[in-house]
Amino acid sequence: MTPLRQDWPADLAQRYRDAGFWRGETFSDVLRARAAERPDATAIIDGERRWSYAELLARAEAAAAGYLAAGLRPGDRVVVQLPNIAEFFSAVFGLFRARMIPLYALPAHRITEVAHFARRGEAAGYVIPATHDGFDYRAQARALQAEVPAVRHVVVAAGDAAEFTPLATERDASVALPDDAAPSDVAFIQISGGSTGLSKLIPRTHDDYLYSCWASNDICGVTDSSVFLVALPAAHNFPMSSPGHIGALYAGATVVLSPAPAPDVAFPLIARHRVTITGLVPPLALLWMQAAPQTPHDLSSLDVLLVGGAKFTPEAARRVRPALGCTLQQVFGMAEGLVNYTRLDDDEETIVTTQGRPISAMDEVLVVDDAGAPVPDGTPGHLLARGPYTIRAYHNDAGANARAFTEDGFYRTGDIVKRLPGGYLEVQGRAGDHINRAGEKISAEEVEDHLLAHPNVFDAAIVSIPDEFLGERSCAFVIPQGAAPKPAALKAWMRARGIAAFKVPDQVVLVERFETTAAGKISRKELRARLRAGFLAEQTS
Ligand code: OOB
Repeated sequence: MTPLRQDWPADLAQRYRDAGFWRGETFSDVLRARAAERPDATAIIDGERRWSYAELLARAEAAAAGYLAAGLRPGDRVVVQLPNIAEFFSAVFGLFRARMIPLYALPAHRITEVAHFARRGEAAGYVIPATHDGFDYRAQARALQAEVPAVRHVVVAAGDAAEFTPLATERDASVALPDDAAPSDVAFIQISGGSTGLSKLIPRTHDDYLYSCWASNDICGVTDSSVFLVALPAAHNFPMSSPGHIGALYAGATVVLSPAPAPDVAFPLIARHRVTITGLVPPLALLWMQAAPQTPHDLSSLDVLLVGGAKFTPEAARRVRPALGCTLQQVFGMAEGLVNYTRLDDDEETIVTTQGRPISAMDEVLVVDDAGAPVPDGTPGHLLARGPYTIRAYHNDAGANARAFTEDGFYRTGDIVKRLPGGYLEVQGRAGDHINRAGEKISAEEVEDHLLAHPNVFDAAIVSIPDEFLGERSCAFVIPQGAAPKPAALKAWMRARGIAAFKVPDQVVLVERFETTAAGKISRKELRARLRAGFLAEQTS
């Protein structure tokens, strides 16, 4: 197996420890400590189910013993694809306790993506619900095992396990649990938004991730009396760590799981459980603001709404307090690390017009021009970042690492930002070719590769089109060969390839050819830019 590591230079690691940022704790330490301090406090609420910290710990230990009894071993990597259900937490904390490594897939991912994660991560296990939202994950597990036989163990965390192993809920006392991981070990693997090609694997350590969570608690005002609503998919880095369900559990607070982020599902939960804080992507924040004036549900407990994942316009940001009666906190983060927040006591203009400033005094942020030279504050440039919770390398991907990191260890975020006085950042856009569709990142290259596999597609280019609601939507320009495929049929064919629905182009435009310059070939990037400009000019003419 390819070793799973995330290493900072020794001198920097020592400085992060000396500063008290890396506390030398593991995820299992945190759960054990909270269960000892406040065993009866409510950790998780899922529908009518409430798990105390003591119960969550007991269930995590039962799950850990179950994985070992099923044949998984410490160090094994396990793809976890669970929706917002209580078992997400027992399954994942069970893996931590058994010193296994969760690799988080989103419920929307389909066989093509899950097989890529399992192969690249060399996974030995797969944890799923039986079904969710009308989709049978057991069928997907069968397909995965056929494609990637190394995935020997499938654990079903909720519902009928069929031929697979149910997630253990009672502790098998005959199974000894292993020693805990070291705090500097990789705790889990997140998936990158993927600006080029397939998603990359992001190994995060106990030390670095827990730091980003507890420091976020300080910035977002999370304490043991907070109630955090998980409205977005729990496996995504934003609702996990900003300050997220991990921040909330770190604080000894209560985590409420919403099965969907829509106002008609989330508002009753806010009222019933007196939710104090939650996070949303911009399109959902718009929906919530639209629905709030008519709702019969009492939203007055909500203190803080975090909005991030994609650019929130100042006009929309200005409406948050009047519509929802809470403080807006903009968050600009990435699964690779760096997270910026506006502060709760910032003035209104800063809150609505900027995407905040970094969490840590030890975050190093550079804004540079195309040649890598720093630009003056107020001038747009490429954002590079390095620090106590920003990764130094992707897993098992030398090509991506060579492109994504500078020689001195800065991560090239791919974002174009302006730095303002006080270190606040204003996001201007992306340097790379990806589409940020309501916070879901779509790699143009990955989708083009799928389209090119169609027998009647000669060439294809994917571009982002501004969309009032989604922020950006995807448009595929396709040159057909032979019988031109109908756009709807092409979309259906894409879905049948087993990819997440959000990657299927929103719009397909058939064209005869792509313009080239007199000099002949142009880059894909330039081609996409021209197609996009031509399309937008046509729309407005
Ligand atoms: C979050 O994480 P990812 O990994 O899905 O995506 C990261 C990218 C950033 O590089 C940036 O391009 C974009 O998403 N982004 C924003 C933004 N927040 C993220 N662009 C403009 N304004 C914002 N506020 O999306 C994520 C991770 C942790 C916390 C919040 C979001």
